[in-house]
Amino acid sequence: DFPPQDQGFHNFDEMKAELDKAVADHGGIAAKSSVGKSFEGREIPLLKISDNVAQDEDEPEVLFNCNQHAREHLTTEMCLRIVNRFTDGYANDPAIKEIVDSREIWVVPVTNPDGSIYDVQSGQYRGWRKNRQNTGTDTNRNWDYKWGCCGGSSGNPSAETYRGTAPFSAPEAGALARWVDSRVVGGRQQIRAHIDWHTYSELVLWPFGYTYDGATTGMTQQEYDRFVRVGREMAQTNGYTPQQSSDLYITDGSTTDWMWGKHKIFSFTFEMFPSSGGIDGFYPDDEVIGRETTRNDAAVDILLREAGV
Ligand code: 0X9
Ligand code: CA
Ligand code: CA
Ligand code: CA
Ligand code: ZN
Repeated sequence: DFPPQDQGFHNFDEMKAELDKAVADHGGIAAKSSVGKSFEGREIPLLKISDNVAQDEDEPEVLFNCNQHAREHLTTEMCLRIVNRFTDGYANDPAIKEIVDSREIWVVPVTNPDGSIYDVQSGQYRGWRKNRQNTGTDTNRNWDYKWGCCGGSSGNPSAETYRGTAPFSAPEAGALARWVDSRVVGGRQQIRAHIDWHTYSELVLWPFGYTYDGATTGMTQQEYDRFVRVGREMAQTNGYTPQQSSDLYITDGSTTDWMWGKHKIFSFTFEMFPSSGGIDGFYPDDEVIGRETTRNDAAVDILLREAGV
């Protein structure tokens, strides 16, 4: 489990209990399911938040996924913040109600359960990043849009950015992708916007990651300009640095490139607190959870707004 001084973080079981509590307290607007199974056979929990939650309504859908990288535990808290804000806030906050009533919000707090559990299992942080398949695959290099194309991943199984033996060889990436594919209804992808939450560096990143080009195949100048405009707008609210993801470094087979490249989902990667550091940067004190998740409330609201544009 998390060390004694970091008990404010939710481990996998505690995260599931939080989702169950949201459903128990707010069953009309919250429903729990799963996107599929991890390599070790765990269900990857999925929470939907909307009015008439049992129905698939014609409302813009938005996806948030967290903790794809095992050691990035602050992101799980970010997804739980989203869950709790939009469920607990529904009854008394008109702005929250307006959003929940007009959107279908999907949240995956732990995209990589096996890795996340492994990272804290011994009571000492392991600094683990990948999933737990053999020596581990970096699920954020395993997606089948431009997989392995451009030097933004490794073919070495022991590398931190190992791309896997084939696109979606990692069950966690495959499960989330197949679930997103399943949101194509009547020939239209229902999910309009997405954030893949990571730590750290305090960045708002937009596609593509596989190329330094802005406008390119699959990204018109107008589409690129929208990413820049909204990315900057979100960054102004949280003080992060906005940039194209390749300006950080080239990645291929990443989640956000696939979301945009395959489905035209308005998709961002957020790198949360802190702005710099070594391995310790992945393990901030639990005392910062409240401040560093609330910090992104306004950006989340902007993305939810953009889903309707
Ligand atoms: O390298 C990554 O996967 C992300 N950084 S992290 O330190 N959390 O590992 C950045 C990915 C940014 N690139 C794309 N989203 N394409
Ligand atoms: Ca503490
Ligand atoms: Ca609804
Ligand atoms: Ca719908
Ligand atoms: Zn990450």
